[in-house]
Amino acid sequence: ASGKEKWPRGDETVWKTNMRGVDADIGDITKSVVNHVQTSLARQAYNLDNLGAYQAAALSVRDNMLVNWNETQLHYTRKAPKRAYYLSLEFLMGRTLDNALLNLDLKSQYKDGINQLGFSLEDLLEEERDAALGNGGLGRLAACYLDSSASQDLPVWGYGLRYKYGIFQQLISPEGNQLEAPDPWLDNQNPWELPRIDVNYEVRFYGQSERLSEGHGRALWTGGQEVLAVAYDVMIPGCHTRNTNNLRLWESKPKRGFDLNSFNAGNYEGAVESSNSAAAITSVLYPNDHTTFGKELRLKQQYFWTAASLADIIRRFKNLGKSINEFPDYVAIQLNDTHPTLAIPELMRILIDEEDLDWNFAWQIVTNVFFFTNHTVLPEALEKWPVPLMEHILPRHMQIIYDINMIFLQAVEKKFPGDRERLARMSLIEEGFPKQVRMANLACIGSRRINGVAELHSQLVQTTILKDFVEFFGVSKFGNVTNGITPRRWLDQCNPELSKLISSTLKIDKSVWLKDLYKLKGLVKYAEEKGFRAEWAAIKQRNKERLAHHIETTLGFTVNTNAMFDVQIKRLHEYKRQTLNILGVIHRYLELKAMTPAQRKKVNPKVVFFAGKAAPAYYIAKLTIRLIVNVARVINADPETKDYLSLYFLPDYSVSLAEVLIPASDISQHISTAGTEASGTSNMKFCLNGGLLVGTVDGANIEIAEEVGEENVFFFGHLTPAVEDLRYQHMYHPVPVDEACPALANVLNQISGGLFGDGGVYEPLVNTIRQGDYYLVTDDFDSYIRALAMVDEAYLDRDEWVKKSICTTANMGKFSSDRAIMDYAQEYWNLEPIPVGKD
Ligand code: F58
Repeated sequence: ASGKEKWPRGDETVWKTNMRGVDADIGDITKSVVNHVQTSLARQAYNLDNLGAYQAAALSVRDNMLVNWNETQLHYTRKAPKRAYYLSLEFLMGRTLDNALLNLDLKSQYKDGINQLGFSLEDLLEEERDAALGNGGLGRLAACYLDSSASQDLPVWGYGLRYKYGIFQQLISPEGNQLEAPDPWLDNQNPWELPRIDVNYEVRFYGQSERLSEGHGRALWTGGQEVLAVAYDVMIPGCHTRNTNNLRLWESKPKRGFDLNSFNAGNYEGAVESSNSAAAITSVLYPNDHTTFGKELRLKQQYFWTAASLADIIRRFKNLGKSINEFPDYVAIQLNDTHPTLAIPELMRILIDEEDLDWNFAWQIVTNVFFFTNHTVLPEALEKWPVPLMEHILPRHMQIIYDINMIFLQAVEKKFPGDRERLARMSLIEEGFPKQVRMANLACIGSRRINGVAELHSQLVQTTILKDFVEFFGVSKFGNVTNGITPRRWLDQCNPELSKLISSTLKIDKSVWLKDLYKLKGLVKYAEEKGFRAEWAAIKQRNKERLAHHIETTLGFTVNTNAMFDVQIKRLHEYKRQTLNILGVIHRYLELKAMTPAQRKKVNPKVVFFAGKAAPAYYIAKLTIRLIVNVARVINADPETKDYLSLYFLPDYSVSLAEVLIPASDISQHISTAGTEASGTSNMKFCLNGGLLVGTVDGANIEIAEEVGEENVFFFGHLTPAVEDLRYQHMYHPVPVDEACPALANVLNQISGGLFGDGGVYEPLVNTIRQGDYYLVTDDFDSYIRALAMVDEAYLDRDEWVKKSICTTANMGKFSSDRAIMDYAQEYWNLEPIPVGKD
């Protein structure tokens, strides 16, 4: 378009009067839904099922969001503020419809409208498939941060991949084995995404890189494979604001439908193969959790996504007409873990090879744009890529990494002359066969600031994996942003009754306290009111019945809702110690068996729930699931004990399942070996919903206890400083379990003895404890059992328990992701809210 053209074309008032969403009145809503049934779906009232009605309702709500989305993007473009980009390989969004209705404040109107059309909104909500483009905490955190960015009017976009298959579906075989099935979440159309065929970038792999000058100058990267990245946009509505942000997901496509050259040469198969390999890049989310893969396709995913995202960010920046040295004044890029670290050498490549900047100038820009969040200190989770693989796939980036490394190590040598070991530790290249690129080191030296995700974790980052870097750069480059969760989804949406009670008690509209969660403090005084406690307890009870109903209809089990609900839901991992929990359950079962009926009657009845997926290749984690399922089979069938203790493993854990489980929990377990769980975020969700914690002194558990009071948290176990010593003792002065912890030995012997089916099956799992016991199950077992006994005792005094529950919710203000995202905006990105329609 020439600069002289007038926008909009035609009559501006005609445009403006017609640019609006669906009105909030019921007539307009039903009209819009019916219209989508007829035109978008080409269906009729006569054959419309729940799925069709859901799709039409979703499209109608989408129309509304689109108006806000367009307005927001125009507003950001006009104001040209600094923007932040959240680069995450995972966005675990869950369902969208309910969340969108609540954020737009249209839920009751749609409920009525849908009713008039003969459907129930509750049923339609159940038709939506989860968008499960993530493994666990890291991916769900990204989703919460998008919600908070939009709700706080911050100009933040997310960038990720549009995987054709999200996290696998978990099936449990009759023997208790986890089986994995693909998750074809896009099969029945996704109303929440907008394909942007016109927004696409070419991304190169392989080929040759030829240096064009001496030193660290330009190079020419040619040849290899070129793949197209196509944008799909997902609207992110803020809560009670018109600001609607964007999550841009990339899909890979072959540059042409097939490779013309090979096609002409008569190589049809080769041509088809090249198109296949382009599409393969975004076909599946890697399901691993806390282990590195070293897989070629994973590296291609990482580069494909960072290259497309950076190209898009730079194109948007260039539209501002600013000079490139102002880039850091307009752009902040947050690296969610090391997965997008290739963005650092990629930006260097663009600035040097394409923008023709000199090295120092380019490095100055790069190190002012990037910010890096670390999510784990587990050594097996630190990403390293083999140098030969990097050289093959990204020859130019490998040159740049070597250049960065050389210059960096010269600076280290200057500051710490002659310290060869320090140089070896800090090098971007780990010596070995093969040599490997250390991504955390690269992310650290290429970023302006680095943070961990809870106080303890951030301290551990600074004193362990990045200690040398703190000594080199100084401590001010390192910080902490304790994780948070969005109270919209994790209270208002998943626990509507509690949300209502809070609003009516505080006499504050939810639109206010949901965006200023410290307001919950006002609930503390009501803990002393009997009537309020009764209402609070009744809501918990109804949430337990809602969960029981869900289990009854999906799995066919009848759950005892008069029992305490004890929940552990998270990825299966040795460090999270689901083993400790299940061994504790067996211990409780054995104790019950040893009691007389009269003694049993005094026991606090309990139902234990587990849910979570194991990485498909993680043998011990899968064996833990098998043990849980088989313990459940035995315990639930025992007539002597089943009224006092029952156990369920709920298959296929998801965001949606969490939304039913969390509001129903009386107590939840966060029992990682001290120092291993960076933060945890479900701990926050349970407490926000009035569930209490039993946990170790680890991650965000510590800060939760600081806020809600230690008297309201059941802590147990060894502390972080003891862990190293204990492991040392296990290695060099091992004590048999029978001596170290007889109660645990008894439990292990029952497993091996076949109480839960062939004991031999579980030997590899039992041996992780009998030999080595890296995660210190033996050391913490007695203290764990004592903590559970204190939970039982506290639960017997129901009045006191409900007070604890109320005080816990009331003091969770700190853990809103709004607080966390504002912390990033202010202390890291230097970003300001840009509210739409307020000026
Ligand atoms: C989690 N990490 C931490 N990683 O374990 C948890 O403590 C923290 O609360 C959460 O991040 C948010 O900060 C995590 O979920 C992954 O799932 C990675 C996926 C990709 C491979 C490596 C693990």
